[in-house]
Amino acid sequence: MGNSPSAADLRSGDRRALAKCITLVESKRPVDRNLANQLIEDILPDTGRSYRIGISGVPGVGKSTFIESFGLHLIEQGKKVAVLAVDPSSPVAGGSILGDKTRMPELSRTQDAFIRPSPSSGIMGGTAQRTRETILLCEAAGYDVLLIETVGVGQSEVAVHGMVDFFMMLMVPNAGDELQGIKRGITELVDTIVINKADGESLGQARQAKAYYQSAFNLLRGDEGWKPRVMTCSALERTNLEDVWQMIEEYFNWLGQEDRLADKRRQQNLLWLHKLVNLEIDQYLKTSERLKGAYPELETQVNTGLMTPFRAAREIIEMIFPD
Ligand SMILES: Nc1nc2c(ncn2[C@@H]2O[C@H](COP(=O)(O)OP(=O)(O)OP(=O)(O)O)[C@@H](O)[C@H]2O)c(=O)[nH]1
Ligand SMILES: [Mg+2]
Repeated sequence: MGNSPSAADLRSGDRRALAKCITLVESKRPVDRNLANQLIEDILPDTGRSYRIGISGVPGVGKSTFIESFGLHLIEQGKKVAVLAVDPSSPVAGGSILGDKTRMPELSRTQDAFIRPSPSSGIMGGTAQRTRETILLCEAAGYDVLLIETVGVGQSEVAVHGMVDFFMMLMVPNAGDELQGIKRGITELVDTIVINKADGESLGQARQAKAYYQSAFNLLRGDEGWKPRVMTCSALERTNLEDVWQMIEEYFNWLGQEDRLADKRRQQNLLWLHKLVNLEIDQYLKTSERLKGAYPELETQVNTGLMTPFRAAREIIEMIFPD
């Protein structure tokens, strides 16, 4: 394998080749971007056949532990599992290393698992975009279940929701903070709530929380579409994991009917297109020789109140499209 990994290297299922390909799509160098774009086009026919599953939840809810246990459970059933992560874009959230291998010691040693921590946040606003490409790479490399982890802080959840087929929210048994989830409109996003840590003395509370969330769903979501389920499990004691998987299978059976899966992914592709165009324009504004000086100058003017945002936006647009 040379410096630039090829589609054939990827198809061979070699994990190092996959890691190299991901590094390529995460690169900001223009020459790498071109190679990455070519690679993605080459592998496109080999993509689309995995279960793309988003997993979210507040810090400490047990995401890493769940992914370790659930991933191993799936591998026992003959699946190949890839774990990806999307960092919260908010710098305030910081601190937690998503997809960290030390929290998934068994899984990271397993031949049929691939774990990729989230890309460095140096990729401004683009981590979620690169993850979309990474999803395609993992599919071409033969992974059939993709677990995409994010921390529940809003923006990154929406981004992950926009790139997966199924979105799972992990919660802890003692109701309180999690009620926030309901208020924040999380019920619109999720396909299931799994109450983790349903073990030991928390079992009773977990059952109560389950009843609570299930009735909230019944109230808030109409009869159309998929009715989100509420389940309990213990990632630590590895209980009810098969039930969670059965529910996911049921969902994908439903999604496979009436072109729902194809429709969903088509809509996500449109969203992706719009994001990419915005990202490119943003990049252009920051790097174009012609605009480099003018853009920060206008920002300062808006910042100091010398110009309205509306007027500054007009000037920028006129600079991009002088005619
Ligand atoms: N009792 C019990 N504890 C659990 C369970 N799952 C995770 N924990 C514990 O909860 C703590 C946090 O678990 P993590 O898996 O690191 O949680 P996380 O959501 O990945 O946390 P961040 O990476 O900080 O966002 C650890 O001490 C785990 O051992 C469970 O099912 N039952
Ligand atoms: Mg974690």
